[in-house]
Amino acid sequence: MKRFIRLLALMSAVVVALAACQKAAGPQIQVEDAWGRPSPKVATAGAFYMTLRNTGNEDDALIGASSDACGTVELHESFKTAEGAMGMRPVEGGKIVIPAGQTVELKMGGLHIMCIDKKVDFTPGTKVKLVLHFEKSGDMPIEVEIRQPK
Ligand SMILES: [Cu+2]
Repeated sequence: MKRFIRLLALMSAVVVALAACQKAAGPQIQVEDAWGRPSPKVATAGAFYMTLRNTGNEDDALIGASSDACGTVELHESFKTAEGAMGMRPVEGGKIVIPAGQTVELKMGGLHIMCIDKKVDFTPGTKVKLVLHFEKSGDMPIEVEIRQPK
């Protein structure tokens, strides 16, 4: 009987462990190295870059962002025209997908977060508060440091 009870306790421990696993399922987003390029106040727009890591087991997507430092925030991608000039446009579908277990880099010449109608001077050392909106993970407030490109 004693042995049976021990077995029962062991089994319930397994059930609890499984439940904990299920709770941890879904996307797990980590934001690393968020920074912005310096630009004077007279420049109407600025750009933010960062690394988005999804350590979870479900895809997620960045669907937008907001900041008091910007009139509007848009998700952009840079591209090269047929003539070889650089341009940028809002991302296709309005979102940046971060597949499960993968990392998406927002960097110069690629994906970036555009701060349109800038309200502050982007001088090195300035910290800008930004709220990232994710499709599944919801809102994530972060701080972006304005600094020179590495
Ligand atoms: Cu842009």
